[in-house]
Amino acid sequence: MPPASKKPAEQASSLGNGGELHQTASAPDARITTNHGVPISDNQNSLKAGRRGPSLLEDFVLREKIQHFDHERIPERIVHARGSAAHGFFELTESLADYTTAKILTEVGKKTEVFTRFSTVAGGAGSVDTPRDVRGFAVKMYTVEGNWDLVGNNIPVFFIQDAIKFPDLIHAAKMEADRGYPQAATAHDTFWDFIGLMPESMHMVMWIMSDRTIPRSLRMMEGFGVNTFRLVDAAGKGTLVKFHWRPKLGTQSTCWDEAVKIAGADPDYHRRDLHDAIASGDLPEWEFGVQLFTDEEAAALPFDILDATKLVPEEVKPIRVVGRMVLDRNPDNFFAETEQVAYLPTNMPPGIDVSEDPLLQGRLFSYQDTQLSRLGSTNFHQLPINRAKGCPFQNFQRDGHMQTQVIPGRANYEPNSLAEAGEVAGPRADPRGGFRTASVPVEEGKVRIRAESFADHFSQARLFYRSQTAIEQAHLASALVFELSKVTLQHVRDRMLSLLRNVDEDLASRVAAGMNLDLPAAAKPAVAPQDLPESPALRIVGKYPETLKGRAVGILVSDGADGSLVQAVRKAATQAGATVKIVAPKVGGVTLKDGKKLAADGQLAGTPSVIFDAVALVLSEEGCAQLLHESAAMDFASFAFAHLKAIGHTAEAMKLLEKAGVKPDAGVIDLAKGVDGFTKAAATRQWDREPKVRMLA
Ligand code: HDD
Repeated sequence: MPPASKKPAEQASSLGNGGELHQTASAPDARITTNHGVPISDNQNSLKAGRRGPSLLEDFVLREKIQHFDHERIPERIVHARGSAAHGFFELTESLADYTTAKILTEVGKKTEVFTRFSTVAGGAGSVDTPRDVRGFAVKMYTVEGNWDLVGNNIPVFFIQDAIKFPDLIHAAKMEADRGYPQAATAHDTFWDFIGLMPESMHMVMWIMSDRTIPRSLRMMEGFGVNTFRLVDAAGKGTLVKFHWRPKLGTQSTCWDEAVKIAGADPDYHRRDLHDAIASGDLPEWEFGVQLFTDEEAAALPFDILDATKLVPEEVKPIRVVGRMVLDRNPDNFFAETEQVAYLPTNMPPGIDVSEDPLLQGRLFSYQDTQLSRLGSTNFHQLPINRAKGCPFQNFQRDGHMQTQVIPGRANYEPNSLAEAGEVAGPRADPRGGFRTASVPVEEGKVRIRAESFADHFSQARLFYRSQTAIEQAHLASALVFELSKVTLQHVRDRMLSLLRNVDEDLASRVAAGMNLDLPAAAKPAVAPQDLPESPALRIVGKYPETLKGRAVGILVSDGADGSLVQAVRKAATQAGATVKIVAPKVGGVTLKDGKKLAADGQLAGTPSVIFDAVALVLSEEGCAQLLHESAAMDFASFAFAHLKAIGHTAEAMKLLEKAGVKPDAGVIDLAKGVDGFTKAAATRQWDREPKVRMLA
């Protein structure tokens, strides 16, 4: 059973406001009312002219209910429409007082409330969780000096260097304008047409074609501030900074074929995973780290730190871990919190500032602006989820749609001298503690150009590709083959191949061979690519901990199965940190060998192996014989094998495995030899098996 959400009363209310507006539906005498508090006597029947007559306009109960329903939807986010979020806290473990005055980065041990939303980028709000896509990683920290929104992604670089290209990028990536498809996919003409004409995107292309864009869980993703920011000290001196979130469970991904099948099996796979983990007390956690640079250090890098298509390898500038984030509470209401939360890169407490990165500069306008059409009012900051909670917010801005504050007094302008007459005079600017912009010299007059220091589009793409393990390189090349095979315009495919030759000749050849196409001549780069030192830190494979923590194990059982073996597998996997589910041909469960009933958590057809990290087949001979005629059972075994999962089995289950094409290897484990071998193998993917189950580019 999935863990239920805690009832509001059981959750520590971290909103601390708006509580008076909550409906008290759980009170025993709770009475349904109209929106204006008038008690309703009958919520089932409309008011009619006679027993069988038409409804009356007079029926304000009916009209109010339907009218409110008609207006329930608001425009979804133009990008990042599909998201899942949770409450939690940020805790500083090491002070950055040498660099910043921001209290959230200087008060060690203090916990600050956060609301974190993860998202896909291209799909609509009702799309699936597992397309190949960048994931948004947006954290709102309710600090005592105002909200700090770190609106990042799970990839440290971006497609474009200048915000003026963002509408083009998103138009090209989203469903095509005339036909309205594909949904939540970049594997189509217009995306690759744009990308091929935008060589600056080549580094990002390496990342999106890597396994980073098919994450196993939102709990297993890194987060990056992407743009360069500044920390500002008391003297107004700025230090360049890049922000990082690192998941405690390591960065882990699915296989592409698995991600595609999960989309059908459980479109809400990531949302459910996040919700269930938090509800069951298995709290997701990330380390918070910074890379700090003086202006001189930044100037010595072989690229421009203001260029969002570049990263600074950890090997060049190590990440200093200074804090952590734990997500510990699911939202009470999806719309009020996850949908209405508005992240603004302009939300920064004093001591944190922006850089001149031209992508970030455009973002500083866009987010505030987009909320006006999405949330419909300049007062969206008053919604409980958006309100500054760590401190008051007060100024002389007044009125507007949906104003909820009742501010007494005449002081709606400043300066004023009303205090001299004993009246409330309102707040005043704080020159010492208020937000201050780092002093940065401006070099020249107005120009509409791209700096020469942004011209190298290939060196870091090459760095990324060459830093991957052989398995990851094969996945990346195969992803390119998949995407470009969905492109229908030959010149678009050719242009991509010609660009890939500048990244890496081997990669370009593999992709061309994967499509059975000839390699065109290499594109002429604006700046010749350099061979930068590899960065093993950019890998996933071999980096994440081999553990069952945070993973899911499915045990397929049949009538007549050995109950003690089921219990042994369940106990061992649970003790090792996994969530275990019993899957049976029928939802009512099975009758075990000893005559006892075993309840199922899921029915086989609706609980396929794609939603687990490892599976065990504890079948009796008879049970196995029956399942030989069940395609869902065949898929359960063959997909687990194809998706490189550990498979534990009884001797009686062998016939099913054989029929499903499972070839025994180190990850296929006879449970009669003890369950430890299974739990050990289940702690990782069976990468060695991959060349035997699919042709990679
Ligand atoms: Fe953006 C939403 C992350 C570039 C304009 N963006 C949005 C969200 C995330 C990001 C995580 C969803 C926030 C949420 O959960 O509500 N965006 C990024 C990153 C970028 C980036 C990491 C590159 C460094 N974005 C970017 C540019 C522009 C925008 C260059 C426009 C010039 N982004 C928006 C937006 C959105 C948004 C249109 C849509 C919904 C919203 O803001 O609140 O304003």
